[in-house]
Amino acid sequence: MTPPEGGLAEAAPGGGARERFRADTLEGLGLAPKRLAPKYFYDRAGSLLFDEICDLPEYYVTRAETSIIQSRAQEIVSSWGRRVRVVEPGAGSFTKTRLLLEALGPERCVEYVPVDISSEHLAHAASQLRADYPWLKVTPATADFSVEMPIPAAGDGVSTVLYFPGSTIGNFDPEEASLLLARFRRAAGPSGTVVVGIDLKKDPAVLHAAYNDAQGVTAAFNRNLLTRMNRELGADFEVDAFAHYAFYEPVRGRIEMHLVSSKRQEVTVSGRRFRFAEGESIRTECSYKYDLPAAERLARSAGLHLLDAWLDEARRFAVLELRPVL
Ligand code: AVJ
Repeated sequence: MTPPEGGLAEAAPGGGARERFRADTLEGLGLAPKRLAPKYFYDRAGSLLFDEICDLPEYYVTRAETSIIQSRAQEIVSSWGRRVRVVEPGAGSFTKTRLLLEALGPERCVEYVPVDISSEHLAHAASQLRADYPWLKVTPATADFSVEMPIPAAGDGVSTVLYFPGSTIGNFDPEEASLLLARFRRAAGPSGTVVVGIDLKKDPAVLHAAYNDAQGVTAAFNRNLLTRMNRELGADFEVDAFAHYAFYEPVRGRIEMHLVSSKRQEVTVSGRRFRFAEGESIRTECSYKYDLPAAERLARSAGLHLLDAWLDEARRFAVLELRPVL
């Protein structure tokens, strides 16, 4: 673990993480058009806002996925093997994970490995899980899974299940998503399974509403990235001078989220100045939606084949079980 840079450990990520945030931000703001990586939404405030998003009436995503896991957990884990290690990149709130760990039970589940960029978030999550499941061996790993998956091979007779819920895969462009799935395939090993949640294509009005909620929580989540840059990178964004703008683009099949400058302005980030024209945007997130054939093609491109797919009743979301093509 990297020691915090000073002051409040809870507000300060490790020095390495901070410098990556700085480098990525300076690079992204230097591009035309400007963009930032959605993984940086999730500081403490951002994670809390995301939890609020998951409870919004318009944001069906989490409820749809949870309903699938709730009703099909036994079926989903049935093919995972006799002794299982569950690896989860991007430790979230664990609601779905808990259902799966419980379905596996102490007999079959030998280890749980949450992987996250934030070691504090991980430590907190791990201690909660250990308290609730005393039988569970929890081995957190600090890593940016979009860059590397430094997971040791499983022991003899143990199969690895790489669990990637939440349609986080949607944040990656198709080429990146393919590389990511291939990285997951390697981490799971030849006898492993990759289980991934994907948001499905649907009525654009439904998609639009999910990212433009009436209470403005998604807008606050988007703008929080500006607040985070102000605090952690010594930036001077005027948060109210950027509008939340999100829309569904049906050709690429993706939601795009932007922060649009409401005026001509200059902003300093880490001592570097960036100019914004009136109406200029920073793209902060893409969220790709798939149909099953496209998801299957994506899996194939990563050396995986589709073993099974579970959908919620309204066919809004799919949980895919993937195996290496041998
Ligand atoms: C966590 C990436 C699945 O794309 O729906 C929610 C993030 N952004 N509202 C998504 C998000 C705006 C979310 N993922």
